[in-house]
Amino acid sequence: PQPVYLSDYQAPAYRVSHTQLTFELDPAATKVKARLLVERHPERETGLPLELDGEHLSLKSIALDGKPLEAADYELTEQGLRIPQVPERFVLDTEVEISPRDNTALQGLYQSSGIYCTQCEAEGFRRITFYPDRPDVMATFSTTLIGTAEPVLLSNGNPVEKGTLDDGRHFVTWEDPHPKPSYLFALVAGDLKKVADRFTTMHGREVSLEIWVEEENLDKTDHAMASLKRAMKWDEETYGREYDLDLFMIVAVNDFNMGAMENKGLNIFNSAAVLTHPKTATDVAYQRVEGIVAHEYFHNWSGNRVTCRDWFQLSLKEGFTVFRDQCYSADTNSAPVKRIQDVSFFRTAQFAEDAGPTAHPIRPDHYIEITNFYTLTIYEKGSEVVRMLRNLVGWEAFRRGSDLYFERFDGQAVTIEDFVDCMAEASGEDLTRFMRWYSQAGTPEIDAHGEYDYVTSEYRLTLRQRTPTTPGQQDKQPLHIPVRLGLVGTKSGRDLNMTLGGETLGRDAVIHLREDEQEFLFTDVAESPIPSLLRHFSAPVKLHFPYSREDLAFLLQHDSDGFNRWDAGQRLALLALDDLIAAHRNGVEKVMDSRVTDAFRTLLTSRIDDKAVLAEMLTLPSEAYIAEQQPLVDVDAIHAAREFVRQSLALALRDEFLAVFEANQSDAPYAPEPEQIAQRSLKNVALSYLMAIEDEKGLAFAQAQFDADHNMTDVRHALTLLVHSSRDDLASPALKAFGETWSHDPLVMDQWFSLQVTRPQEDAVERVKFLMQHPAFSLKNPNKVRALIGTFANQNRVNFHRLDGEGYRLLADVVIKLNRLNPEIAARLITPLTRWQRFDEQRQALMKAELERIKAEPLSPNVYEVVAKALA
Ligand code: B3K
Ligand code: ZN
Repeated sequence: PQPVYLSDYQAPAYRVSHTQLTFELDPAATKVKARLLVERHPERETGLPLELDGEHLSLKSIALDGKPLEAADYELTEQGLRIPQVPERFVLDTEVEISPRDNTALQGLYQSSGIYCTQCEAEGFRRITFYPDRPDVMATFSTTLIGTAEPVLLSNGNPVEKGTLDDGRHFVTWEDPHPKPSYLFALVAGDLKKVADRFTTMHGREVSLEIWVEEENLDKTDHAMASLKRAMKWDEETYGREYDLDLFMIVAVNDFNMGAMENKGLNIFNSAAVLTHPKTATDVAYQRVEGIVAHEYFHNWSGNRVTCRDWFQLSLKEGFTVFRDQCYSADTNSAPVKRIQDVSFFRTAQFAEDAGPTAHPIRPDHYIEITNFYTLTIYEKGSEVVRMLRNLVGWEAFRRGSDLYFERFDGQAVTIEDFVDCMAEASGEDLTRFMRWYSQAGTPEIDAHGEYDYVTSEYRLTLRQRTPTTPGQQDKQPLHIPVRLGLVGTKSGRDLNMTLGGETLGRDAVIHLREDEQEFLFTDVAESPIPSLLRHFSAPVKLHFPYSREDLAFLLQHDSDGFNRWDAGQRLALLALDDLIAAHRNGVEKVMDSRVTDAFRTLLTSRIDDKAVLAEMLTLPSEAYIAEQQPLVDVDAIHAAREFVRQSLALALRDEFLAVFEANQSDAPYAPEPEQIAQRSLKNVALSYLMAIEDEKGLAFAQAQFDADHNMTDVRHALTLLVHSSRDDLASPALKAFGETWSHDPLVMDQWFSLQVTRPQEDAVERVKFLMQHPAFSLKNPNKVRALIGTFANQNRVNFHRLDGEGYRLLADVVIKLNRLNPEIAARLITPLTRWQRFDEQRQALMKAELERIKAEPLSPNVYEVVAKALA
């Protein structure tokens, strides 16, 4: 397969102004008729051939301006259709046949539990009909769906006509007045039921809201609907964005490659990202649903009204929309916790991506398969870069820039420059150097050190930046990095006033690192400070500062920035873990660092108002994050060290954990409200510690919490702790009961699979294989693959990296099977194998051997691209 290059971009030769589609639905032979109103692009020369994308289509007829074309008038290839000679303006009619039933890739038109649905982003529309399937071709759509046994027929826009045909089949015609690229097309047909509600927009327009689900899920839509209404209101209040159709629909389907899709007026969701019920969904799931509902809704402006010129600009809509949904969730829940969770995930997973063989800039300059680029870099790093922009220009200028962007480019397909230019124009800021964030891959590292001069009361802070090389990018340029900081007085424990170059900055400020190295001389610093750097994670970088453990314990107590207080705790724990990892490797007895124990005791006994933040502070860095900090990953040592710290803390602070657990029990009816969620998470963290030492009371509490069956957050947590303990006598019956109770509910069964395959016990690989035979498991369902295989490979590190290579072999076997069924999911699943450089030689050899084994297969472009990079 050949790569596509950003530098090769050309405007399309022809545009489509209107697209009229008719679907005669049939599982094995759906007929798709397309009538396209085509005209030459004004910026392109005359006489160019018309090139349409099309894959897996069987062409039945084709006519130009009503005249059927002869075989000699056009060329058909695997990739599409080419008509060498066309007029300046014309009408093209085609008819093709496709088979939704056999579509296991879940791109284009497919069936999920008998329901017809579509996924067209990025290039799925070409599996539906011949079309210029690129985002810079925007047309109005009119779509007629003809069905036999499907009571519900949905598409984008508004329904304008329905009726019955002579042969008894029925139809609905939908019209979408907003010009859109083909990737935003959607249709849904089948036996679905709806929950309806209304929203009145800021200008008093009434919008019908509908969530369509299978009948048995009608009781699981409240939270998604409430979230949708909150998101609509938030986007009006925060960005001045109003919804633009009379109808907004969400449909839940069981088989979906991603979380959801923002099709115009008809969002299609993975059921896991919509359905909630206190008995079936955890707090985390509730929050995820809220975030994704908001994200897809926000795309109506950041993505749909203003879209991407080409797929290299993907972060234009994704980075901005993730930023918008993160802010929305921060505003509706606990803001500090949201930031801690986002950053914690980002530093674990995106940093790893940046450090691996698939590292790429937020705007890549080439790709083989765009589907492989729906990544943490495009999404999450893209969001961090938008956040930096917001912080650089300030909220008000950012909002003016956003207004300008939406107004100037409404109805257009644009580039990242267009967005940043609006921000520059609205703020007067020079963002030229800032643009490097979009083209340079890799995580910048800042080496910082500081010196206080008691005689002159000066504090000299030196910052040096470097970005490690990444595949295909050897030379790295310095970036514009905003560093938010405070100087915390060692005597007072307070943020000191900062004066820099004669200018008073206040107690919390942002300094700008633009060069490879810069020195910042703060004057009139009243006392010796400890710097609190990169507050709120002001830039997506790694910060190195030679903090002593005493410094960190001090910041953990005194930093006025809640985020950095949490981070100081993480750094302190990491230093202790480093020693223990070394001790484990050297076969030396492990000794717990009392400074960590003391810090935890203080946390547990002092009154911290925000229980959710406290729960985060009491949570040790994950094995994956610890691994990120190590030059060479020793999975066993990391696991042993982390377990040792957990157990030491539990032994030393048993009574404190017990007290926290007991104080935070509650039998109030479940609500996904921030206070309740905070209380549950704190209680459950405490229970985890008690279970780390299998404390008698802890065991009893876990069992009782499981039996009480109050809500899924508590039940799942208790069950996980039991299943991960050595007490099979308690775990087995609980697991069995849970599996039987919920065998009918696929989303709960996903959880049942996940919590078993994260078991640290040695038989995990065997258990994965065993569960793959379970009737509830299917390789064709992405949620199941993620729950069982993905969770095992990413979260059960000791067992995935087993020295006999069984974990790797299992993953490779699944990838090989999925390569044929669903290349998008297969390519994603390989990720942990691509990180082989980080491990010891023996594991490297085993991992590479599996990658070679995959590479020897006839591969989809998706899997080929990832494997080729991993072995390059
Ligand atoms: N835009 C979709 C992504 C779908 C891509 C599938 N290959 C989801 C989202 O970001 O909202
Ligand atoms: Zn998105």
